[in-house]
Parts: sequence; C-alpha cells; structure tokens
Amino acid sequence: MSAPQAPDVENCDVLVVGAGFAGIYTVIKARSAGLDVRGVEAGSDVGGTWYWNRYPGARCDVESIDYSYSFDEELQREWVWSERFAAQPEIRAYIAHVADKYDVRPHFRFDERVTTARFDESSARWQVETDTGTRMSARHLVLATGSLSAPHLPDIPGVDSFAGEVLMTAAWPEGPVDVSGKRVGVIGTGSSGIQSVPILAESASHLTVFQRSANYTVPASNRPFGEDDQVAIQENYAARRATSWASSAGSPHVSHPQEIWDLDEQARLEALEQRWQEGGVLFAKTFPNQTIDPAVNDIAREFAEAKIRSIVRDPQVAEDLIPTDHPIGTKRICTDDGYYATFNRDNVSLVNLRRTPIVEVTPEGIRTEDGLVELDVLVFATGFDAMTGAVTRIDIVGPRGESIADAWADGPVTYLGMTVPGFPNLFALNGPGSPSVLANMVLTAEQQVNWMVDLITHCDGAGHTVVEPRRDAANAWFDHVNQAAAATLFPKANSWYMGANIDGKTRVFMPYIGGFKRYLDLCDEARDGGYAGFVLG
Ligand code: N01
Repeated sequence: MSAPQAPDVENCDVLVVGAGFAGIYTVIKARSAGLDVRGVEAGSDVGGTWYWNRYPGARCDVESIDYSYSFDEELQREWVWSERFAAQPEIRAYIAHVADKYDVRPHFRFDERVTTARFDESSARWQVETDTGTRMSARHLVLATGSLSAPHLPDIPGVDSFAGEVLMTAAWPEGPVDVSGKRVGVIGTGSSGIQSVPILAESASHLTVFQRSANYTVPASNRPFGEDDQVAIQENYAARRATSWASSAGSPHVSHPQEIWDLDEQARLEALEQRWQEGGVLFAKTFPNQTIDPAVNDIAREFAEAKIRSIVRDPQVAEDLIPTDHPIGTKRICTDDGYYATFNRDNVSLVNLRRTPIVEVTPEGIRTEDGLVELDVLVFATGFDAMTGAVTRIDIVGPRGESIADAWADGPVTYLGMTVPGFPNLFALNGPGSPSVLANMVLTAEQQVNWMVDLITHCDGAGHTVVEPRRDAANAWFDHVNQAAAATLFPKANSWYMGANIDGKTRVFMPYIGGFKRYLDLCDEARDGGYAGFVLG
C-alpha cells in the first residue's frame, strides 16, 4: 500500500464524488469490502439528480418499483412507493432513507465541490482539492457525478440583463416558488420543460413556452398504488427484478411479441394504443425494431402525431408541437402529465423559435423576431452537458500530464464505460460507453459499483497499486459502442446522447446501446478473463 500523505490531507482508499444513487452505493459496497471510503458532494445533502431537480412536476420516467436499489431484500420490502411513477420529493426521501439506514452521510463532505484531481505516480494516489480548500488523497477516485448533472445555460444575447426572476429546472430553489399572477416564460421543451409546463400553467397569469425543437411525449398514465398493488408488488418483486437483470434496458418490460409486419393495420394500431395507454417512454419500444427500422419507426411516429393533432385544438399549434427533425424515440421520449392539453388553455402560448428565433433577452423579457414577450419569471429548462460535462468540469490530470477534458476532446474513450486510458485508479460510474441513461440508472450503478469493488479487491489481493485500462482495449470498446449505435436510428437525432446540444462538442453517440444484459455479460467476461483489458502494476 502507498504511503500516507501530509497531516492536513484527508486520506482514504476510495474517494467518491457525488452522493446520488451511484455514490451512495459506492460507500455501502466499498465499506463492506473493508475499504476506507470518503465522499464529496456539492449539494447540502444526498440525492444527486433528485437533490437538484426540484422543479414543479419533476418525476421519474422509470417506474418507482424498478427505479430503486435491489441489493438488499429488507430495503426493498420496507420501502413503500406511493405511486407508479414517483415524484422528486418521494425519490429524494427514498435516497435519504437509504443514507440513514446504511449510515452513509458521515462518509461525505457536503457543500463542497471537487475542483482538481492529480494522479501522483510516485505514491499511486489521487491528490484531490475542493472549492473550500479541503485536500484529500485517495488510492482510487470514483466519479459518481451523474450523467445529467452539468446544467447547460445557453449563451443568449442579453441573458444576464433580465430584471425579473430567473430559474433553472436543474437547480430549482429549495423553498416554494410562487408564480401565481406572474407572466412566466419557459425556454426548453425536453423532459424538464415538458414536465414543468402543465404545473406552471396552472398558476401563472400567462405562460409562454419558447420551443426550438419539438419533442415527442407520451402521457405517463401515472396512478397511486393501493393496498392490492402493494401486495402484488411484494409477491412479484423477485421475478420482476430477475426479468430486469436479464433485459436489454434494465426494466421488466418487453416489446410486442410479434414483428409489426406480421400484424394487419388494425392490430398494429391496437398495439400502439395499448402502449400509449400504458404510458411513458416504453412507447418507443412498442415493436422490437422501432428504433432500428425506419419504416417501423414511421408507423409509431404517425400514430403519436395523430395523438397530438387530436388533443391540441389549434391546428397551427398542433403542427408546431410535432417534431420534424428526428425519428421517434431517438431523443429520449418524454413522459408527461397533460402537456399537449396545456396548449388548449387561454393563458398559454407557444412560440416556435424555428419560425421566430430569439433575438435577445432584455430586462423586460424575451425579444424574438416577432417582438417582445414581457415576462416576470424566466425558466431555463435547457438541458445538460450530458455524460461528460460533470467529469470534464473537474480539472482531472493523469500521470502523464493529460487532462481528461483533452483526452475526451474527440469523444469520450472508456473501457467498459467505467475506466479511462491514461487515468489509472479512476472510475467514471454510469459514464460514457455504459448503458446508464438508456437503461435503469439504479441497477447500472449497482452493477458497476459491484464490478469496480471486485476489481479493487482483486488488485489489493494481488499487491497491485495501479490499475489502468489498456488503450487498445478502450479503443476497441469505443468502436463497439459506436458500432452498436450505428446499427440503430439514434445517430440521426441531434440529441444530447450525441453531444449535439453543446456547441463545439464532438458528436459521438455516448451511451452503450448494445443492451443492458449484454453489457453485464461483457463486464463479467472481462473479470472472469483475469482483467486482460487492464494493465495492473
Ligand atoms: O434537457 P433537454 P432536459 N434556445 O436537453 C432547449 C432526463 N430527464 O433537462 O432541442 C432555445 O432534453 C433544447 O432545444 P433543442 C431525460 O433523460 C428525465 O429537459 O436544443 N432552446 C431543448 O428543448 C432527459 O432527456 C426526466 O433545439 C434551447 C431543451 O432546451 C434529460 O434528462 C425529467 C436553447 C433541453 O432539453 C434532459 O432533459 C427531466 C436555446 N439556446 C430530465 N438551448 C424524467 O425522468 C437549449 N434549448 C421524466
């Protein structure tokens, strides 16, 4: 083991950045393996995504009973979800419960943000500093920093001049925000915008939605769980989890058993209608080939577009709400509660920025090419520098002087979506090259943390102090990730999966779309093959 550091430096085996689902489980698992684990979290408490994204309407688009830890039967039995799709406060309460149950908080420094990390080759340790001046030294650095946690604020002319209240969905204030009687503008119509718009519309005097690209969204069909549901959930939990672990996306849902071409038109429409009524993102997977075969995609897309036209009364508004730039499901399909119907309200307007772009933000509101829209509150629901932003915003430098931002300039190269060539003893959980955002983030976090702790334990047992993926193994993984994406329609969309929402970001499909179970198998193979993809020193 390497020598301890200077007295003012806090030492540990494993330093985890982030106290969301992945960071919390890192503490639990690493501690149980006998490792001294500490953490740093920028927020004031645990929760990660669910700590920051407190905007009205924030709700997970994965069912609550699936979007929860599976590692402890007792935890699974004792926690009772109140709804099919849990809202942010309930998920945050769940994470807090887990933190209490497993005594996680004492491991974390809260209200501190990691700013720099340098790998010192002589001690084989990461030297880490935070924005409050804390210095830490760890054998392993774990970036549990989230895939959608580096908010993106667009550089619109005059954006700082607005005299009213400015809010961001990704950093919504803790206390109540009252927009009643106010003129509210929302920029952005991704999942965050689409979830908040119906709620804001209920109290704003007027709500203006500034839409650059329309998105597909499917009603959640959310419902409270009754007592019968709770009994059924417990009876079926083991089977449901087993199905999820063996699935392509970490959830228990399966596509229609037949190919679309084996069905007549009526049967196709019935299948799509059934999925539409079931609600949520799974509509994108009604048929097995839906995001692979353009002809299948077109049938689902036309079905969704007919739904929009049937709900929205103003035909021009309906047309404006219909996406024109991507196959359905190739951007994360949104899950809503009354989004399209909101545009039937008298106090709601849609501004199609493709027709009338924003010219500037002024102290009074937003000036488009069509004139000034006066506002009291301006909400940015403008997304994230996804998958890489939270990592590259930390100044991380490897032993050969290369920063991770430079290393990933042409796209994020990882091995197995967890480790990075040139950056020993570093793990990026739910990172680029992993199923993460395309699967169930909680289960992928569990699997990755288990795999990572196995690797650390293996190294410790064999007396290795340094573990780094081989560059050829990482390049092969990068190619595999890209080939998997190229076999689908996903690269056709200017999505955050592709890095297309951030100016200057290299366009590479970042998550692994080759399948959750396949990914688990490949990780297991890498371990069972004696970690041949790594250099151990
Ligand atoms: O962000 P987004 P999000 N001028 O990137 C627009 C997860 N999530 O926070 O597409 C005008 O999807 C941008 O327009 P365009 C989920 O995985 C899950 O909503 O770039 N508009 C777009 O409309 C999701 O996919 C849940 O043309 C500008 C919007 O801002 C991911 O997080 C809830 C602009 C950003 O949409 C991200 O969702 C919430 C500009 N200059 C989030 N810049 C659930 O579980 C950007 N936009 C339900």
